[in-house]
Amino acid sequence: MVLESFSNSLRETIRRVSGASYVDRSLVKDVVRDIQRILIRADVNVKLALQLSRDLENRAMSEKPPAGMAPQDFIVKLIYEELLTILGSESSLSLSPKTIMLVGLYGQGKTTSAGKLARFFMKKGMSVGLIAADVHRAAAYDQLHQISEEVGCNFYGDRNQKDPVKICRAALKQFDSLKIKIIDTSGRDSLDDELLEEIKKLKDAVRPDEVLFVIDASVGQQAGPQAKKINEVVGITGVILTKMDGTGKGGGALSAVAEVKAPIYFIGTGEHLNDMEIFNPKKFLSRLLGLGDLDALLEVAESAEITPEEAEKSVTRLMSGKFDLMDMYDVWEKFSKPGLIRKMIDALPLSRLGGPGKIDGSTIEGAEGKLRLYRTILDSMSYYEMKNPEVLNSSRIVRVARGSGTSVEAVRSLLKEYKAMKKNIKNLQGNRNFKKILKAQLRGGDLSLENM
Ligand SMILES: Nc1nc2c(ncn2[C@@H]2O[C@H](COP(=O)(O)OP(=O)(O)OP(=O)(O)O)[C@@H](O)[C@H]2O)c(=O)[nH]1
Ligand SMILES: [Mg+2]
Repeated sequence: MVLESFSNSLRETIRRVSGASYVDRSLVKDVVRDIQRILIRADVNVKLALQLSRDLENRAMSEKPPAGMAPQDFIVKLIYEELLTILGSESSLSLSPKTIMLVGLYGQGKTTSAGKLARFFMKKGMSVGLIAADVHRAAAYDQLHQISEEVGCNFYGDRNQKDPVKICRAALKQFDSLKIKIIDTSGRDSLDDELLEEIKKLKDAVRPDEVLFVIDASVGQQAGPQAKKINEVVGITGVILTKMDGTGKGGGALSAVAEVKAPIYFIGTGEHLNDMEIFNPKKFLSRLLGLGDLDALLEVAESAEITPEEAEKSVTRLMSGKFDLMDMYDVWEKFSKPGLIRKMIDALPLSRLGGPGKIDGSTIEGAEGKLRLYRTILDSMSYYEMKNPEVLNSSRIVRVARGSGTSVEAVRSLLKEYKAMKKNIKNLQGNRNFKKILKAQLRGGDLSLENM
C-alpha cells in the first residue's frame, strides 16, 4: 500500500505524543522534527514539508488547548489539522449532468479512470458516454471501447479522425441527451508543449464542467511541477489519485495536489473497474494515523461538559475492570442523550467494529430504547444489589421486575448485558486508543458501551 511506511512512522509519532507524561518545548521540537523527516522521506516536496512543520511548531508553541483537552491530545489535533492541509479540501464530484475531461501523462490511469467514473455514474442511475479523444496511442480506441462494453455505457470514437477537437464535437452532439460525458485524452511521457497545446485547444473547444487531473500516487517529485503547469494551462478542477494500492511513497502526488489546490475526488485502488473510492480527506488521514474518526472525537471533546479530572476518574474506574451495576447506571444516566450513541460509534475506528455497515440506524434506535428501559429497571434495585450484582437471584429478579413495571426477561437481559459489558471492558483494558476515545466521549457527555 502506498503511504504504508509514511503511515507507520506517523503513528509512531502520534503514540509518542500521546504517551508523553507532559508536553514541553523540547517534546514539540522533537515532534516537529519527526514530522518533517517523515514527510520528506515520503517524497513530500521539501518546501511544503518545511512550511507544514513550521506552522505546526508555531501553533504548538502559541495556541492553548481548549478547556478539557489534554495537552497531548491537543498536539495530536494540531498534527492532524496541519497534515489535512496537504490533502486538500473536502469536496465531492456532484451528480449533476456534466462533461468531464481527464488529463495527465502517459500511463497514469486516465483511460482506466474514465471507465471507473463511467461505472460510478451508471450505478447512480445516470446515462454515460465515453469519448475516445486519445489520438496518439493506436490501441487507445480499442481499450476505451472495450471498457465501455464492460461498463455497459455509450461509446464514441473515430479511428480515422486525428483531431481530438473534431472527435469531441461530434461525440458531444451525439451524446446530447446523456447526463455524463467523459473525455479520455492522450498522455505524453513528459510534459511537453505539444500536449499542453492539445489539451488547451480541446478544453477551449469543449468547455468541460470538470477537468480532472489523473495522477499515479507513486510518482515522485516531478509530480508537483507537472500539475502546476497543467493547472496553469487548463485549470484543474479536481484530482483522481490512482494506484493507491501500489508501492510508492505517495508524497510526490500529494505535493502536486497541494500545489494545484484542487480537491482529490477519487482514489484508484486497483486495476479493476470497481476499484475506485470516493476520497474523504478527513477519514483518509484518520485512517492513516490510526485514530478512527478523530475529528468527531475532537468535536465532542471540545464541547466539554465535565472536567478532565471527573472523566479521568470514570475512565480509570471503567478500565480497572471493577464495574458494577452502579457504574453502569452512572454511565447510562449521565450519557443517555438521544443521538449520542451514533456519534460514539461513528467515532470508533471501523476495524474495531468488524468493518463498515455493521451498525445501522435501527440497531441504534434499539440501543437507545433499551437504555431507557434498563434505567427504569435499575431504579428499582437497591444500592446493595447494584454494588453486588451477583446477589440478584430469581426472587430478587422477580421483585425488581414487578417494582419497575417491566418483565423478568427484561431484568435478565439487563444482567446478561451487564456481564457482557464487564467482559468487554476487561478485554479492552490496556488499549490506549480505547481509553482515549472513552475519555473524550466522557468529557463530551456521551457514552454507551452498547454494541462494542
Ligand atoms: N494497480 C492499479 N493499476 C491501475 C490503476 N489505475 C490504472 N492502473 C493500471 O495502470 C496502467 C495504465 O492505465 P491507463 O488507464 O491505460 O493509463 P492512461 O493514463 O490512460 O495511459 P495512456 O493512455 O497511455 O496515457 C494499466 O495497466 C492499468 O490497469 C489503479 O488504481 N491501481
Ligand atoms: Mg489512456
